[in-house]
Amino acid sequence: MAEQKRPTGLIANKGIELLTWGTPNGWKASIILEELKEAYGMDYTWQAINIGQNVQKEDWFTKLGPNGRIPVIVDHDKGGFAVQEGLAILAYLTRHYDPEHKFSFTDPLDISRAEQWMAWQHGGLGPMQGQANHFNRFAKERIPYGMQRYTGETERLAGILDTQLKTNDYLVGNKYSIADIASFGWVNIISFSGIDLEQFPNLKKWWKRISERPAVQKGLAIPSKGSFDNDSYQQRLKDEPEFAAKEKDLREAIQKAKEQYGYVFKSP
Ligand SMILES: N[C@@H](CCC(=O)N[C@@H](CS)C(=O)NCC(=O)O)C(=O)O
Repeated sequence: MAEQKRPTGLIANKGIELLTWGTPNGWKASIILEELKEAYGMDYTWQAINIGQNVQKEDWFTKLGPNGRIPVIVDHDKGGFAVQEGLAILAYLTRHYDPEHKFSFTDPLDISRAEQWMAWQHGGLGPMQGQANHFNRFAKERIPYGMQRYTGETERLAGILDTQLKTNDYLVGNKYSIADIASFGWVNIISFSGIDLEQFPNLKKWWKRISERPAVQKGLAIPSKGSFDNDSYQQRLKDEPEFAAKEKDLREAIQKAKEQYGYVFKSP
């Protein structure tokens, strides 16, 4: 990606403006916007918010997204209305800009089903996998209890998705929708989080099926294509011996932590 200037405020005056970074939560917004663009020709503007530089904590940003986290969208056609949180962004964009319900539902029970899976992602998969990444990779010290607790919870939740996808190609109504988009980004980096995707064949097929959508590939490249997705991770294991050695060490530490606390995979 060409070096961009540090954002200091909004830059568009019409349509949707997305403030984002290349993370599982950021991808929820960029993927649905790319899908809407492809389906309806709806254009949008985006700005890269480098979370490593804490741009998301600046005043101009928190006036729009009080939580100080990406993604945030601003709808310039609705008086500059701002929306934070993935679920709310997916719901807002489809409510206003998916008139044919290509990615959303009309049946109240399906609407509820989609809300349930999106709430599940917000309360479960996102936070647990985020903490797994934190304890496995970013914590200043290796804390075995935290490592096995959060990697184990992520694995349990992957099992829940795998079961739901046993007889369905998609999470709700056998149709690709915002319910899938909410969890897709997290599953897209689940190998990086210490989970073996081979253990979950239905989930792996769902992830592949969604990855192949052109709009998804475009959404994943905003602001730039990363190197943590499952395919890149596997490729790096093959190509980079130093990376492979570090990852082997991490996997062994997670396994040891699981054994130390008697963790056993269980998922209904
Ligand atoms: N639940 C929110 C969470 C947003 C979130 O956690 N964003 C992360 C990136 S994935 C972030 O901005 N982290 C930077 C920070 O915490 O300052 C969502 O689904 O949008």
